[in-house]
Amino acid sequence: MKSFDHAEIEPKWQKKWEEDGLYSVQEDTSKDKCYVLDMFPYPSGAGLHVGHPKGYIATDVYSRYKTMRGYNVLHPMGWDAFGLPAENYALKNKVHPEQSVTENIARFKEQLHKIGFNYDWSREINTTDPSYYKWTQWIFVKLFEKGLAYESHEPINWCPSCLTGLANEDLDGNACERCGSTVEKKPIRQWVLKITDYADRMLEDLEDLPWENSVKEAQRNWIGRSEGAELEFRVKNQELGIKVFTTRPDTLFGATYVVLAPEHSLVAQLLENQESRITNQDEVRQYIADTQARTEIERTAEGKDKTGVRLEGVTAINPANQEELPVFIADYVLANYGTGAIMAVPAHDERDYAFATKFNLPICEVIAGGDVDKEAYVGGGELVNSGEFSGMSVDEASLAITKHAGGELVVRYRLQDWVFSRQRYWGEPIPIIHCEKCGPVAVPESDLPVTLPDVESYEPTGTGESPLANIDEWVNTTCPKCGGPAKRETNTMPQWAGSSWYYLRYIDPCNDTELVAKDKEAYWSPVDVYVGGMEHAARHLIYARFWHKFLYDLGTVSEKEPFQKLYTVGLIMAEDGRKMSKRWGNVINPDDMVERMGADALRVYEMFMGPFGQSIAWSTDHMVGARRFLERVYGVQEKVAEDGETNELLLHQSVQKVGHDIESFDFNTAISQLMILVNDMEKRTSVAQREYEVLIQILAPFAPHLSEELWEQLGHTSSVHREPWPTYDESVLAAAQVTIAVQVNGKTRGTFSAAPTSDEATLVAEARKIGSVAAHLDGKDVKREVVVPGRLVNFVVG
Ligand code: ANZ
Ligand code: ZN
Repeated sequence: MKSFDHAEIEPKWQKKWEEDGLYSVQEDTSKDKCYVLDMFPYPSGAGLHVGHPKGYIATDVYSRYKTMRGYNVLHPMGWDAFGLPAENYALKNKVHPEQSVTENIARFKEQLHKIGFNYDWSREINTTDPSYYKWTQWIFVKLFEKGLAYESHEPINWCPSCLTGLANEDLDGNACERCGSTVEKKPIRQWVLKITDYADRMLEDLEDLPWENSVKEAQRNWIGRSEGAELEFRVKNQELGIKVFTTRPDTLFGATYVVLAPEHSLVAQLLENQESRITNQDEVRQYIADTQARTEIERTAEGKDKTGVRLEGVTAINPANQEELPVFIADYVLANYGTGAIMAVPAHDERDYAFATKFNLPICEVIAGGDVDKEAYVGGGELVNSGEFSGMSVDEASLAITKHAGGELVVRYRLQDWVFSRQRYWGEPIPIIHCEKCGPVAVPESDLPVTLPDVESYEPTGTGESPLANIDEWVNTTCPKCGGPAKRETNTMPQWAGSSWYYLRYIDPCNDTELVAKDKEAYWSPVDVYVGGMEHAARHLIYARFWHKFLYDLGTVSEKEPFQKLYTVGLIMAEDGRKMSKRWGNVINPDDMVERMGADALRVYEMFMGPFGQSIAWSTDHMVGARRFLERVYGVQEKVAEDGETNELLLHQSVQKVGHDIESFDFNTAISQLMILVNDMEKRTSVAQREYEVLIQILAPFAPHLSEELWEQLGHTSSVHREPWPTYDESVLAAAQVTIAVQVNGKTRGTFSAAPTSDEATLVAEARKIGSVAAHLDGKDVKREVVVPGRLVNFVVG
C-alpha cells in the first residue's frame, strides 16, 4: 500500500494556506455568520500538552464544516497573559514577565501552527498589549462612573504566599488556587465590583440559554439566591439585637435557641463591653480561637460532629412569642453568609437537630407531617404550636409571621461582590487617581491606557501594596479634576479582567477609538459556539456574563448574553489514568506526536477517542490506529476511476451523518461513519472518482492536510476547504431507514429512525437524545447498554 509523508505534506499546506490568506475573514452581510470561539490559553512556560488542543481541534472541525456550509466563519485565537500564573512563572525563572510571556506565546503559537488550525491570525489579541488593555481599563472607568466599582476595607482572602488579596472565585475551598496555601482573612484597601447588582439578571437569562445543565446548575449554585426573612431577636436586659437570616420564617415558633458565628462582631461586643454578663469568658474565647484554625469546608461538612459553646448569661427573646432562648456560638454558622447569625429550629433543620440532640436542647415541632422524635422534618405542611398562625400553610405563614415579628423579607446571595484588586505587578493598572481634595478620580479616556511601568523589582511586597507603589515618578501625578497633586492607584486588576470581554475584541481588534465598532459587533455577535473547560463554569463564565450585561446597559453591545451554545471539553488523562503533570512525568507533548504520525492523525485520534465531553485516557496505540485509517484513505486512491463502483446509499448516509454529528459535537460517531465508508470502498475493485471526492470533502474538516493533498492529486486547483459541503438525497435515505426501539430496563420509552448500518456508539448517542429516554436516565447510573443493531437499544440502570 502506498503511504504518505506527513512531514512533507503538512508544512507544505500550512505554508500555502497562510500565503493565500485562506482563513482570514471579513464582515460579509450577504452571508450568515458563525462565530466559533475557544477559551484562549494562558501561555504558560510548560507549553501545550495533548489535552489542550482537544477543544481547539473540535472548534476547528466545526468551523471548517460551517465554512463549507456557506457560513462566514470567525474563528480567532489570542492570549490571556496577565495574572498570577504568568507572574509566578517569571519570578521562579528570574525573567521579566513581559519577556517570558513573549517567549511562551511564540512557543504556543508554533505548536498550534503545527496542528494546522484555521485561526484568522490577523485578529490575534494579547491581554497584556496596551492597545488591548486600554479597553479593559475603559470598562473599569465606566463601572466606576456608574457606581459599580467601589473601594472597601472589609477583610478579604489573603494568600500569604502569593502576597495578594483574592476573590472567592480564586479559592479551592480555603486554599489559594494558584499555590495551595491556606488563605487568611486580612483587612486591606481594595477595589470591589458590584457583581451582585447583576445576580438576578444573570439567573433569569440563564433559563433561556441552550447550555449544558451541569454548567447552568454550577452557575445557579455559585450565585446561590435565597429568599427569606431577616428577623431581630432582642437581647434580654441589653440595648442589643441579634439579626438572623432565615429561609423559613414560618418556623419561628419552633426556634429553641439562637446561634452566632464565633467571628460575629456582636460576640466581641458582648465580651468586651458587657464583660460582667458572659460568665464563661475563657471557654468562649478558647472556642473562637479554635474556630479560626478550621476551614469553611471543615466547618460545614455534612454529618460533622456539631460543636459550640453557650454564652452563659446572655438570653435572646423570640420576637413572635417573647419566649426566652439561650444563645450559643457554633462554627456551623458562618460569619460571611446571611447575617452571620441564625435562629435554630431543631425540629425542622438537620444541622440544628444534630446540635440540639448533642446539647440537650428542646425540639419543638411547628410543622405537622414528620416524626421529630426521630429526625428533623424538613418538608412542608400545616403549622402547629404556632399560636394564631396554627393551621396556616408554610407559604402563607412565611409572610404573616415575618410581619408579626417586625421582620422583613429579603433576598440573599452566596455570590459576593468581586474583589477586583491585586497587590501584584503583572496586571492592568487600575485607572484611578487619588486626590486629597477630590478623592478617587477616574483617569480620563483620552489618557488611557495607563501603561504598566517598568520596575526594577516586580516581586510582591507583602505589605498590602503593589510593587508599583515604589515607583515615585509614576505614582505622583496631578488630579484630572482639580489639577492638584495626586497619586496613582497602584493595585492591578485580577487575572480574570482581560478574559471577561476578549471575545468582543476579536471582532474589531485594531480599533483605537472604540472597544468595538457598532456595525461589526452587530454582525458577529453573539458567539455562536463557545468551547472550553468545565472548570470555568462558575468563574470566567460568570464574570464575562456580568461584564457583557454591563456593556449591554452602556449600549456597547447589542445582545444580552455573550455566548449562545457552550460545549465543555472532557480532559485527556495520561496513559496511566492520572492527570497529565510534570510532577508525574506522564505528559505527552503534541509536537512529538505530530512529528511521529502527523497533525491529521492527532486530530482524528482526539476526535475519535470518545464522546467529546468525557474525560478519557490518552493511548498512543490508538493514535496509531487513527494514522492507519488515514493511510487507508490514501490507499483507496489507487482504485479511483472515472466510472468506478459506487454505493449510493452509503454515500448519502455518510454525508448526512458526518454533517449532523459535527453539528452536535458528536465527532467520534462522525469518524466511525467515515470508517464505515472507507471500509466499503476498500472492498470494491474500483471506486468512482465522484464518490471518492465526496469522501475527501467530508473528511476535510478532520484531516485538513491530507484532504487538501488528495484533492490536489485529483486534479483540483482550488482548496478543498473552499468547497461546499456535499448534498445528500433525503428520499434515498428515507427508503432505507429502520426504526430503533429504545428501552430503559426493558421498557420501551421511545423510538427513532436510523440507517441500518449505524454502529453501536451512534445508536446509543441517538437514543440518549430522546426526551422521554433522557428523563428516565436522569440521575441514574447506567450499568450496561445492550444494542441490537438495526433494532434496539436497552439501557440497564441501577
Ligand atoms: C431557620 C430555619 C428553619 C432554617 C428551618 C432552615 C430550616 P440557604 O438556603 O443556604 O440560604 N443559615 C442562615 N445563615 C447562616 C449562616 N451564616 N451559617 C450557616 N447557616 C445559616 O440557607 C438558609 C438557612 O441556613 C437559614 O434558614 C438558616 O437556617 C441557615 F426549618 O433558619 B434557617
Ligand atoms: Zn483633585
